[in-house]
Amino acid sequence: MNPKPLHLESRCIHGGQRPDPTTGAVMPPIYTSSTFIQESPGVHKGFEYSRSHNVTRFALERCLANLESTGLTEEEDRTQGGFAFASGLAAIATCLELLDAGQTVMCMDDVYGGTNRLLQRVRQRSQGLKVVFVDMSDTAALERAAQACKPQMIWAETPTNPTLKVVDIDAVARVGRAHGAITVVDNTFASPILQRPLECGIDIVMHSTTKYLGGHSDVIGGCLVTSRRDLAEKLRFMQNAIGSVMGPFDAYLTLRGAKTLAIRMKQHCESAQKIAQWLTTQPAVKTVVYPGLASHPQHALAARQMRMNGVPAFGGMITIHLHGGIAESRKFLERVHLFALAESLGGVESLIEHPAIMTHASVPTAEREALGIMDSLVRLSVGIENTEDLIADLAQAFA
Ligand code: P1T
Repeated sequence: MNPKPLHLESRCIHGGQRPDPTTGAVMPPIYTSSTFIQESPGVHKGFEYSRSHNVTRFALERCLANLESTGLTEEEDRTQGGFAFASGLAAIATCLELLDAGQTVMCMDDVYGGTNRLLQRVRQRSQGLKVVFVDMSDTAALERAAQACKPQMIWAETPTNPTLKVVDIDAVARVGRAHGAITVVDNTFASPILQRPLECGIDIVMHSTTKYLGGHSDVIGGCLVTSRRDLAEKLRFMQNAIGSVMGPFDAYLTLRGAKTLAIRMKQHCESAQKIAQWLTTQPAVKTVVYPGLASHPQHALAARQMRMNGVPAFGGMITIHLHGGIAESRKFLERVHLFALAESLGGVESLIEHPAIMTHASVPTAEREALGIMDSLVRLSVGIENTEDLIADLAQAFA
């Protein structure tokens, strides 16, 4: 009889983990050795060189595979379809190497500025990739664009950075299958606690583990996760051949962070919902964008797709449009104290930033404006401090 599968809170802590076989250590040790001894050429304990094989990284990779529900066994793939990289962008760059020169990527129009930059300013030139940006929150537009451009890869991000558009993950999987395209979802904003795209038939999930998975703003990393054996084999080859792997210290910190992911996400969601509602009452705020508000254009989809233990939960990111322009935005951002004015997101501490000047400066101005990333737009990453303290901080900055 199969034991009952564990809930996500338990999988954060135990998923893919086991005591160290040599010592019984409950937490995987940080294996710093760059190389491993061989009894005879090619005869070893399964570990040759740390770019290819690292015990600490493998422990994190199995945890990520478990959280994203790959369902692969270790016999099918050594880390069950999980692959960790030096940064989120290193993970994206490696994933794009699945494509041949000249092939087409259909990409969500609103994505992290660095994703846009890698596609438009690097891979279009160096790999000859054709990049087609589409607003996939409109499923009909997604279908039409796929029909027209016949992509080999579909790259979705949901909710998007920074305008928090929500893309129907089931629809992306369906369109990808119909066109034989590899589907990828950047799941950074939701985390595997709120949505697990592989369960919807997506081929690859990508994360900047710098964000919610690490959770403490003290480590940069990224990952790719797949439940397809053929893609796991290709990604394992690419990870080693390209070499932008996550180091053992970073893998240790990320694994440690991931253990509290579920409990942190619960608080991020609760606090962000309260703060988003409060923001709608503030005269300085023109609009509040949060998937948990009924006013969000894809609220119903978000309520179906983003869930924690079966209950709708909408994440910790809020975007607001202030009245006025850059002067008003600057004044507000200079006045907050508890919210730190800084790039990044997903940590225990609250962060706030100005995408047009900070995280999305690399997106060409015309595209940025078409997406609504204006001088009046401010992005909040709600941490897990006391919610009243956070509201008080915003209130004094508006005053
Ligand atoms: O920063 P890095 O670990 O390389 O991850 C890149 C990345 C990929 N995908 C999404 C959705 C992201 O948000 C990021 C990084 N984002 C920020 C640094 C930011 O402040 O938005």
